[in-house]
Amino acid sequence: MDDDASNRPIARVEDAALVPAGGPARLALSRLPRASEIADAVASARGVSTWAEGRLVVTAVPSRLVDAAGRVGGRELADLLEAAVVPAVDAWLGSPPDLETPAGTLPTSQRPVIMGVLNVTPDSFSDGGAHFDDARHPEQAVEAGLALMEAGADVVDVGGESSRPGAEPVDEEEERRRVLPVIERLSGHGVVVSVDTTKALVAREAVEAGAALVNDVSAGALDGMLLATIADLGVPYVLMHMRGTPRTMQRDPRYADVVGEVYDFLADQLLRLEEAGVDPGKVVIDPGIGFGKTVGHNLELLRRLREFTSLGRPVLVGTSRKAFLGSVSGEDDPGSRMVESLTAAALAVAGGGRLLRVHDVPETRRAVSIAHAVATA
Ligand code: HH2
Repeated sequence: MDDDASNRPIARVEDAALVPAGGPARLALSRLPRASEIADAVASARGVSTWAEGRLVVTAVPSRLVDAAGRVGGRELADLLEAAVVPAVDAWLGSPPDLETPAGTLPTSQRPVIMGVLNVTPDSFSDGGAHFDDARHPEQAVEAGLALMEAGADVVDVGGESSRPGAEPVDEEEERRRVLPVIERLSGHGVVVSVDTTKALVAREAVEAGAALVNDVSAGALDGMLLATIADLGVPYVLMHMRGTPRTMQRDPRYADVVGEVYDFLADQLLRLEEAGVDPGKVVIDPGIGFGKTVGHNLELLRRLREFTSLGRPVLVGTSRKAFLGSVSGEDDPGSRMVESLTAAALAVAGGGRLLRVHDVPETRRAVSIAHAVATA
């Protein structure tokens, strides 16, 4: 067997609700070696399979499928399939692990965790300038961060560079000036801080100043040193999918299968992180709502969010005040999209999302407490 992890199949669970009762799961399998033997194994397991967008979509009882793969293709094929399918089904059926940070444990196995947004920028799409005014820097942002904690945030996400569609990059010096004093003071007050950055140096200095997580919207693509830096720092890392860069990402994004493509990207990138020395137990995944996606793509990602839980990592969702919500409801002002944002947060939790990146912290807490209670009843 080829032991290179990047040659292993990727399994995405579309539905496994019947598995505990001995029933079939619906699985989408990609990067399949020996695909025709696997299709034969599905038939031998009395399942059905069909090809869709380069993926083998299989409906079969997972344990029977693995046994049948052994009969059709020998031990090696059975092992390959078992290693991909069994953890994915278990993860879909179960809860994600907790997230251990240097500032304490985030209870992602238990309940939705609220990440309050603190943009220390002049140009963020909904709160640009609200927490960043040179004359009152950094006190103004620190006060806002403490208020988010008071309001019930588990984590405060401090960012110094807008990633709204069309945003221009900010240079490293300016980003450091915006975020480092805020992070230092907030973490000094016992706040669990995450830093929203794509730059290795900013990530390193932020963690040295007390940040407990790194939230990177670029999946390491904008700074070749970032993944090695994350491995070295040993802090949790939010791995997000984005198509292109903030400046270019909304120029006619196209996918044949948005959920499949985003999922496979995250699966590949998880392996890449592991190869770079990052502990997979420290990674949060995020489908990147609004980052190189149309309204329809965003809605489909949210509707099928549960499929992402089969990667076995806590899922973060950032829908708060975003433009796709306004496109649906007709509300043009991001600051007036609270109802839309709360609805989306509740749907994300119902779909297995365990970290919510939001502007309206106390309201989101209340909304998702209901969604979580219903989901776990
Ligand atoms: N969205 C934004 C910024 N960072 N990080 C993650 N992990 N997921 C997201 O969906 C996400 C994110 C964009 O929102 P905001 O920070 O409010 O605006 P801006 O980028 O304009 O500062």
